[in-house]
Amino acid sequence: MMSSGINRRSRIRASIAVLLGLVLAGIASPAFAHDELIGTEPAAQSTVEALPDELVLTFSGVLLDDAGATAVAVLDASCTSLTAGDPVIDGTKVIQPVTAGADGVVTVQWRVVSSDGHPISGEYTFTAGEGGSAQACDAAPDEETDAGAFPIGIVIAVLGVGIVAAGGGALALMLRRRPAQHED
Ligand SMILES: [Cu+2]
Repeated sequence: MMSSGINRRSRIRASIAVLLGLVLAGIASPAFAHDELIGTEPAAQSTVEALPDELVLTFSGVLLDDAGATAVAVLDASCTSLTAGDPVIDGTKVIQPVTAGADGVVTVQWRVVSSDGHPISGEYTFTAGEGGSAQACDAAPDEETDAGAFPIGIVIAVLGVGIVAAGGGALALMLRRRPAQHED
């Protein structure tokens, strides 16, 4: 029957679309699924009365707690380390003990391994107390930044879009080449 031919063709078309969608999602999502730093205590750019005895960094996903996966540097204005022990991973949080009471701008450089296995890193500052230097330590930030992984994500996404476009083009060509045997 004519209608069954049309149904079959639209079913094939739908299947191909779903397949291409899955391929694209499968290729693109790992590259864009890095966790992000979603909050810190004390908050970035904030001024607190006094430096607490620990800093808390909260991420959007559960972090890998393998040995060496996490590194946090906490530096005062003169680039002196304020860390007081190793960072502790607690699910989505990194808790970094620090020497309480330091004054001035505090720079926090962090690196963690995201739940998708990719290292991510960043830096922020806040100010503790009122008597300290307003100039942050200008030590070179952690080398391993997220910027290294991001272009790869874009390349993969572009490839994915290319695959979908090529698939769509081939499909259109295939459908157009079919003789018009289902005309009403
Ligand atoms: Cu990732």
